[in-house]
Amino acid sequence: MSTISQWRLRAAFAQRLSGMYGHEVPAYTTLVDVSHEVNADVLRARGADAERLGSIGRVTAERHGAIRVGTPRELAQVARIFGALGMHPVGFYDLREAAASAVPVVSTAFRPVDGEELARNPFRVFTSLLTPADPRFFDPGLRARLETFLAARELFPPELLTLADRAEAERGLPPDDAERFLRLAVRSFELSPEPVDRAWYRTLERVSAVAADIGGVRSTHINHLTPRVLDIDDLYRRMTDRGVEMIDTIQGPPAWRGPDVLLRQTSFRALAEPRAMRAEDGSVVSGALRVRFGEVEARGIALTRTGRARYDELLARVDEQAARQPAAARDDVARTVWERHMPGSEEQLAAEGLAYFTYRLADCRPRDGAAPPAGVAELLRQGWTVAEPVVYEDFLPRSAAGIFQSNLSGAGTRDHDRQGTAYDADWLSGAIGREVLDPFTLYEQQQNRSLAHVARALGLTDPPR
Ligand code: OOG
Ligand code: NI
Repeated sequence: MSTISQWRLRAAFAQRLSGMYGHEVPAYTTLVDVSHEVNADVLRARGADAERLGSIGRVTAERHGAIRVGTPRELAQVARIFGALGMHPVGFYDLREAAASAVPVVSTAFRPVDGEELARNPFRVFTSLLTPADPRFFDPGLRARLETFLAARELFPPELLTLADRAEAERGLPPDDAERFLRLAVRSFELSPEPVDRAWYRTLERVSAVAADIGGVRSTHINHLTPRVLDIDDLYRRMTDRGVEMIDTIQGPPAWRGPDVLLRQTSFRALAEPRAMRAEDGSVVSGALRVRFGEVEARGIALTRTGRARYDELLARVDEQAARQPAAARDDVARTVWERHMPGSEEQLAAEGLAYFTYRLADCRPRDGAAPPAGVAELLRQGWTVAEPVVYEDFLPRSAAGIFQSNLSGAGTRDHDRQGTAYDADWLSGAIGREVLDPFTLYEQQQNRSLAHVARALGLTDPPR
């Protein structure tokens, strides 16, 4: 029988996860419905331009999920499951530093890296790892209890991991095995009906609600699933009109007249979900936990390192100005700052080397017999090539921290006098047993490949720069 390829497994997994999550968190279904309405309206109003950052087919199916695990061993297992789906760890995010509340995790995102794979299905999962060794959050006694608790649990059945390894090695699975793999994988991310040890959960919650969500239970679960929308401001209004209480901001760049860059996200808190609890006397009582939420995002153009530095600088400027004029809406401040300091067109972003583009030959090129110029900017200006923006496929630490934070019930505690444990992408690579890839390098390679192609087609000796 024919093999189900990795991208089909990925698409099927994303779709089934979406079905499961909609069942568990009904507000998610509303969010998906409203996103589809907004996208259909944008497509009608803007035509082909609406698909400049991805076909409507891709955008409609596009989701990112978020999960949280407790140990490097668990993270390595997650990597095998996502490896089966053709997803690789990209980027290192340290949310301990980015959040004001206690968010003791470091994170990466699993996603496809190849342009064609992304176009087929760009499903990605923001994956966070608890940091029990960080003394700012956990004293030695609590750390030891937490590590013992985590070491004793099993998040993924061995059969799932064996099937995952086969899928990765053979780049797919026969239909029956694919079905089994998908079932086991989706089940691993469902909310478990097993009673939660109430005293243990509360102990961790006093330190950090995120720590309790990760280390207070014996299973993991999908924490949110995020659809992509083409007009997030419109979506925000429509959700509010439907009576869904959204967090008070859209994270990331402001709404403005220039090109969409990076990522804008917003969310709402899900309702408390009923959960069985084991009380101190051993009896099982019904309780409720409010840990999951709904999130939506709009994606823009990937920025280069220089572009990203500009973005971070503008954020700092906006913070500073907004703090000085408490009455002014932050959005208005941000818009003004952006209009002054961010290029207002794709051409300008490209010319200043702030964003990534792929280049291809123009359909009608100059026919006056002149030789093509050697530089990217001149090739574009003279009509030899056209540039297409590269979509930002990753996350933003500060937005992620904001999303975490706005959905926590309490700020938790943190001992500022202690030195935090240092983690970086290399450490995370070691923990996962796979290289955590650098997002900038991936975008640059994509751009460079397109330029090499243009050079060959035009007979240039060197790729244009
Ligand atoms: C992850 C929060 C980060 C995003 O979109 O930035 C995130 C979590 O809540 O586990 O998903
Ligand atoms: Ni998210």
